Amino acid sequence: MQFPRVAKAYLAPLAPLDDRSPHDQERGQIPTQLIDNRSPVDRVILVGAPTGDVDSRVAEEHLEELARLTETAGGIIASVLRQRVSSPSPRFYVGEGKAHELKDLVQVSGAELVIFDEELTPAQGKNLEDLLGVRVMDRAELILDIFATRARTREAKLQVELAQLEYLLPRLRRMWIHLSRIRGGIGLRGPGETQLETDRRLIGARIADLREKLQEVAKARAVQRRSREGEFRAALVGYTNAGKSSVLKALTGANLFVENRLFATLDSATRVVDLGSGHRALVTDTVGFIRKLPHHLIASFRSTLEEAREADLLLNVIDASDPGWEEHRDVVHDVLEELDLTHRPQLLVFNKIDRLTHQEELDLRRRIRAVEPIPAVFVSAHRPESLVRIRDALKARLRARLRRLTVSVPFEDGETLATLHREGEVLGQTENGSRVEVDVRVPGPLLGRLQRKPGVEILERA
Ligand SMILES: Nc1nc2c(ncn2[C@@H]2O[C@H](COP(=O)(O)OP(=O)(O)OP(=O)(O)O)[C@@H](O)[C@H]2O)c(=O)[nH]1
Ligand SMILES: [Mg+2]
Repeated sequence: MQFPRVAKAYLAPLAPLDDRSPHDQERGQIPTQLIDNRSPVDRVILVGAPTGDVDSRVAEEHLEELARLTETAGGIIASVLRQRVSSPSPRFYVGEGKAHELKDLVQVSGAELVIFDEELTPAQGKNLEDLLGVRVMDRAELILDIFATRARTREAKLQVELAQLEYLLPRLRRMWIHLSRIRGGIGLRGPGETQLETDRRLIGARIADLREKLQEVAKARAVQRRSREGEFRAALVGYTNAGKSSVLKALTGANLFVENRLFATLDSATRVVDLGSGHRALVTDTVGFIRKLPHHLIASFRSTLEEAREADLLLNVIDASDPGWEEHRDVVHDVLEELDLTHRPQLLVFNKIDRLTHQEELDLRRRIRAVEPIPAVFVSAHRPESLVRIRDALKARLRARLRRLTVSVPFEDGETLATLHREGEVLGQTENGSRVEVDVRVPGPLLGRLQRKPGVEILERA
């Protein structure tokens, strides 16, 4: 049986993904590896066609970002085409004349791929491919491809494959046509209806299969999270490349992957940050956001971002040195909203201030203080001493959560006394006959352990 192998334009090979149970494999009913991510590097033409109300500086920033995404994916930019459209034409998105200009440009430049910054409908994509004779993608598909090559853990791979298949389903006919072309121009008619129907069914089965597997993974994660109950938790969120992993690395000394490219992190990682005086926070690094993050992808990453949902504090990292930081912050806000996370307590972490002049930093601080209701700190992951501002914010939040108690401990129970000093915050202690009464702030898990200790009495403070 043949499956449509969606030829991706430029991606490195993905390890074959065969996570079927032996039973499934024996039955051979549910196909795996429907998507072929292999292909040579491409020469690419980028198309930016903003609608009339988009500021031209912003439009250029978007195109620059698209260029970075393309390079991240391994493409070489041959040319860039711009057109302002009052409203997208249903046929080619851009106007008829511009579409033909694009065709000439494809021929002259020898490009093999055209990438639109704007979202194309399946019909626009198909019409453009028919006209241009080369593969056409939009930003969403490009992002999906990058995620596909970068996913490392089983969960991330399952999530990306699910998002890719969901994106593919309404575009199946076009993908088939593209395929027949690269197979040697069998014709542009594409598959028959029966073939399409079979493929739709197979993809549908695989989607159901992936959803089921992801549910299992989500259950395992929930168990893992429960074991962290009572701990103080924070999650780093923000635009891609803002420096989330760098901040966590600098806070913990952990060996995290940091790179000057988009989507360096795809899997969430949790590390312990020591806050001193026996306090600690579990801080989770998460996948970065970007404008026009494909909706399917956000949905797929929901379970990874569950960590953020249960966090006591969201550290919203912003690259203060990026001219587009305000738009980035709005994008992050929108994604958080889509994930129903805007109600969580937040701290804005303006990062990379080492790249600002002293005056720029002062202006930024003044502006933020004047208009921003959310508390903010200004740091540089490259200047570890500046991160004390994040530590202090974490400590303040954590303290607010601690229970202040008087714990009465037998004099000879040196171990419990030591634990109180190590893991709690001791505010004072008095001797009372054969016992010591300790005035202490304790985190939830320690309280649980104290309650189970023979001989230890807990007196709530008024
Ligand atoms: N100058 C400067 N560069 C920084 C700072 N923090 C991070 N960077 C650089 O910014 C780039 C991106 O950093 P990452 O920590 O990978 O960013 P991220 O937010 O985790 O990015 P994704 O995982 O892609 O979402 C790297 O080249 C870092 O070295 C900073 O405070 N100052
Ligand atoms: Mg990262």
